[in-house]
Amino acid sequence: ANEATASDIKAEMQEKPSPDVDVFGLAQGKNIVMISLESTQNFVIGQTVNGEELTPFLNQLIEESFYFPNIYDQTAQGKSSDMEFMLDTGFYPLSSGSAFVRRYENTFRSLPQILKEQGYTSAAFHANDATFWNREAMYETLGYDEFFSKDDYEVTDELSVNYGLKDKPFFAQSIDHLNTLESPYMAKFIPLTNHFPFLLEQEDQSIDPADTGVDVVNRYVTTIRYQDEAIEQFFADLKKEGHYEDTIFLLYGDHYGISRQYESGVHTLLDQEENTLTHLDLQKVPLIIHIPGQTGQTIETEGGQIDIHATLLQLLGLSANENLTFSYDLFTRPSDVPIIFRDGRFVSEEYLYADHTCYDRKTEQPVEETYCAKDQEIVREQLSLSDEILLGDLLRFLD
Ligand code: GP9
Repeated sequence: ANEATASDIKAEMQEKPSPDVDVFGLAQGKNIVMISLESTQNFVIGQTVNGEELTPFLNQLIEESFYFPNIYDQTAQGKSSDMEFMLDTGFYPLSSGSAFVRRYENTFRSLPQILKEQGYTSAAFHANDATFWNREAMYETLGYDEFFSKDDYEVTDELSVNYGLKDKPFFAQSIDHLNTLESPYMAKFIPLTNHFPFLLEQEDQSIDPADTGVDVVNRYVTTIRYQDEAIEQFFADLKKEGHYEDTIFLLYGDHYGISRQYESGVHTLLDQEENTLTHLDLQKVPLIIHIPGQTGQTIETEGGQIDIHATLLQLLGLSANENLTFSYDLFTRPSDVPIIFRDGRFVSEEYLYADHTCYDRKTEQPVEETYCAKDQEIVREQLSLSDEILLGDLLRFLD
């Protein structure tokens, strides 16, 4: 019965648009560098505080990249691990706990596995304990060849802050490990400094904290800027070491940084009202896809983090539609497919549902719940299919 269920679900899931011929295979055979932007929300892009850009390097990179400013954070309790899970598998996170912890013994069809068939090596770089979020075990399940974790880095008190190794030494030390990989490779970097409660020594702060009345937000601008500088330095090192030219870069916010509890500081910073709609808007995380030599393009398509999986496959010239996933390639994502949050909230073309209320997006006013019913049906169906497959480990029945 499970075998039949898995095949039925697969047949249902395959109705996805054909690839955009202009971008399909644009990065075929290239190395892949992924940089997870810790706790980075999209509002920081292009934002200034006291006349200073928060992310000068990313702002400049966007000029020569595909930039998606309307991608929503879809993580749940598994936070960073949920982002990794969506990216690697194209499945929704679980409603409680982390799939990395709860389903590490499942069969998956992950990016590292798909890429291995194309001759790629896959590696993850993260200077925290290997067991955090059960990464060590889950990376093995997902098919990573290498995991450079805390034991592979020089982590001293001086080089650390908050959760661990600071981003600048993290990226600087990562280059030697990267040099050991055979091309083509997929390398995923997970820095740590821009993590709640956003602590940073004075000497590492190159801009002043903000002045919003909410300390967490005031400090956030300093750690965001530090992360930006660390990535700038990393790009310079990648160029020096010959890792830049033949590479596609994906940079994405892993989840929100400022929880609702502290959000009034962001509203002050952005001079916006505090309500359900602005809160939802703040759930957007940046997605930047950079292929050296390309012309910059801002793509306003709305989507979720789960869609990065299929988007990357399309750019690599690999059909994302062959696999059973819940990911839509962002270059062809149909506008009538809602963006689904794990707690049942959603954003669709005309409506959004949050705080137990259905809103008309044009008027920004609450409307009768029946207007949201059709999308709600899709949301329920997608989440329950994703859960059914994960909890039943159904992918083991597919070839
Ligand atoms: C820990 C890092 C942060 O290793 O990934 O995890 P988070 O708290 O953001 O999920």
